[in-house]
Amino acid sequence: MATTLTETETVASAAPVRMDVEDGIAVIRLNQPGKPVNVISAGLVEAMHGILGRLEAGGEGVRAAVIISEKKGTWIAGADIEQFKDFKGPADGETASREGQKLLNRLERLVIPTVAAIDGAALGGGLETALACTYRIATDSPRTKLGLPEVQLGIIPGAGGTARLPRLIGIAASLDLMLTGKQLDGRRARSQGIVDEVVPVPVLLREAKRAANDLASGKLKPKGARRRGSPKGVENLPGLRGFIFRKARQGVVSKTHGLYPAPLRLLEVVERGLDKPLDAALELEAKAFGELAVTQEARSLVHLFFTSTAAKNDPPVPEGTRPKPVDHVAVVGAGFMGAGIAAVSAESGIEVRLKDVKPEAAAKGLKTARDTLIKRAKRKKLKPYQITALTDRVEATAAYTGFHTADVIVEAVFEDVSLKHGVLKEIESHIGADTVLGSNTSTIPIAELAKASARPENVIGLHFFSPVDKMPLLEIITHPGTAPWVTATSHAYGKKIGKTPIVVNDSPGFYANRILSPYMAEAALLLEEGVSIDDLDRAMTRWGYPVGPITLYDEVGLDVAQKAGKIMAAAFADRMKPSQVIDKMVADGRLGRKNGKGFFTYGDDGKKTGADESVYALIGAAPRKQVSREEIQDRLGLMMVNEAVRTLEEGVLHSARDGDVGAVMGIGFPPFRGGPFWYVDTVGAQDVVARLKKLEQAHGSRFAPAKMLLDHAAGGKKFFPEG
Ligand code: T1G
Repeated sequence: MATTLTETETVASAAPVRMDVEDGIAVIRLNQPGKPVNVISAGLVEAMHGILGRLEAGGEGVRAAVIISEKKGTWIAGADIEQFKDFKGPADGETASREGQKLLNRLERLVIPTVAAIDGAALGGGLETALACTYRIATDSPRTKLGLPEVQLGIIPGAGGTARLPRLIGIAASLDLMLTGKQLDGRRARSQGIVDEVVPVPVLLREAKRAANDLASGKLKPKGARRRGSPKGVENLPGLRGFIFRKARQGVVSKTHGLYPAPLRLLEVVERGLDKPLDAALELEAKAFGELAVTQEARSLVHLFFTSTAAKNDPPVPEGTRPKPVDHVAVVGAGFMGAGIAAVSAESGIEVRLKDVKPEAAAKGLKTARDTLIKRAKRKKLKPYQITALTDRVEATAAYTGFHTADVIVEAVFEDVSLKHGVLKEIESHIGADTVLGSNTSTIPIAELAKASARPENVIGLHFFSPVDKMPLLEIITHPGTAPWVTATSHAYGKKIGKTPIVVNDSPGFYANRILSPYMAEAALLLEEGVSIDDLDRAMTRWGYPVGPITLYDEVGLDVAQKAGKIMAAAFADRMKPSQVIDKMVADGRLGRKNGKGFFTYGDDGKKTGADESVYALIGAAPRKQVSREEIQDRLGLMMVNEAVRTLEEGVLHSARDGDVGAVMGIGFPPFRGGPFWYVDTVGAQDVVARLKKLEQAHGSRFAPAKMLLDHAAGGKKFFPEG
């Protein structure tokens, strides 16, 4: 049946890979049709088997092969994660893993040498493909990154990585890579022995062909992986090997509290497979992969992957709204936040002016920003000239000189509305109509700030989280008058500096602080009721938060929490009562870690040394009372979940998608629970409503389920019907 293919059908049907024989070298070119990245889809597996069949058959005068991508920015981004959604049971994932293993075993067993010519991302199945090649060359491009991030998706490498990587670079180095999911640039991958050479982008294919020829002639000897065990002799000594795995297991348990099955399973698979023949090791891998891929944890983490990439790629602006380029940023207020914003902007190639009222304050902020840049650059093993180029991008000033060149302004002065009004007016007199006027306020309504502006349509909230260089979320807040190009430009700026941006509508506390406040207020109430600081923190870290609420109070600063608490209590008096606990703490001069006095005591090194028992008398806590961990988790966890649903109901959030991304990336909602909305879908709205009603009876109307939750429970509806 011959039919004319439409544009999309032509694109979709185009092969994801092709092979051209050039002077005896088979050049295998990857280019996934219709996708911005190359992924290992069923189509690619089938097409690659076709190519391997041709190479096995010989007869085309091929001496060696090179695998290279025609797509800018990615070599292979791994298996097609979309397919995981169709796994119904462990067998489905196991089969998919075996398919991947079979293909890469066939690639590895080719008699001719193969060279992986890597420019862009080689992640997961992408790196596993490279590990099955004889030789690996990577470019020195900043977009080249190699890693096995599978544990971040709740799974383990399933195409041979758990066996081939330890056999190539050793146990400790490979566990570090697979347990953290960290991504290495070309130079660090070479220093770890993952790639053999690093070359500039323009000569990649030429150098790959040269290496292929030299391998075929025997002039170049590949390092090659061991058939069994670690290439580092000492790591094969039972004592040391046992120690490495024990240490790694302890590290995983203390970090994850056993809430993430994948990293523990990874350790088991690597340890049991290391001395086995490769095929036996791959058996273990495929089985574990299949079982993990259908766990709730993996489903939640895959959900987070797609919601966060979607949030990055799809800002809520009218079709056709074009962002302006952001190459110059000016930050006003060189305090801890301002300096952090300057550093992450400079790190992504933006020229930054950092201003403060006094030159000394500006200079202090400049030092903080540069120290952050140097620390991060050293971690990436950048060269001194590269570090200088980075730090030179930040300039300090006590004047508004050069502000007219700024594409985006970020005001980060003290959280006081009249001060911010004054500063916004000053800034505006030095900038043009094409400049985004952003504020890093965390609680003041943006509409309130826009009142001070001659161009309110240029005013927007750019809410960063502390510490700025570590927290991935940028909460962008629009007021009703914000111009779409301002929103689009702010979103593009967020993505450029490596943040995951979500756009929310103006409301007290916006989204992140709005859902955090009732959670924190409930923790303070439980303290008053006699629950201990440690019980509270332990309950919530065991639920999956990175730190407990009381530790968070001390981290954020009790004066900051008090201020935010009052603004939220004024806006939502029915369920966010101001806490006397925080007032008493602040009145006693306790601001938290920043002044070494809070709910905890601190050593001279500023490190926490334990709960401060004197706090209970100070806050007038009731006699010590045991409350079950489950009840603490419900009272705090469901307070946040319920409030999140309200923000969607009220239109603060544009989508449940942004709600999940914002909660996980902004305030540490447990990633393996997928976010508040995915959590409701997972445990069921009926169950959540029943637990809230039980709390409402016991503790009052602040636990009254949000209307949208009641509707979902009644109608069996889901926030993500496609799952
Ligand atoms: N599968 C499916 N879609 C993918 C994908 C993947 N592996 N990687 C990216 N996409 C989509 C993404 O959803 C987005 O879609 C678009 O591509 C652009 O992505 C056997 C089992 C590669 C560094 O974990 O880290 O291999 O929104 O916006 O910022 O052991 O994407 O346009 O519709 O993020 O330039 C392991 C995941 C898989 C890497 C590019 N691999 N990807 O970043 O673009 S598991 C990963 C990334 C595995 C094996 C196992 C990043 C990127 P849309 P983007 P980017």
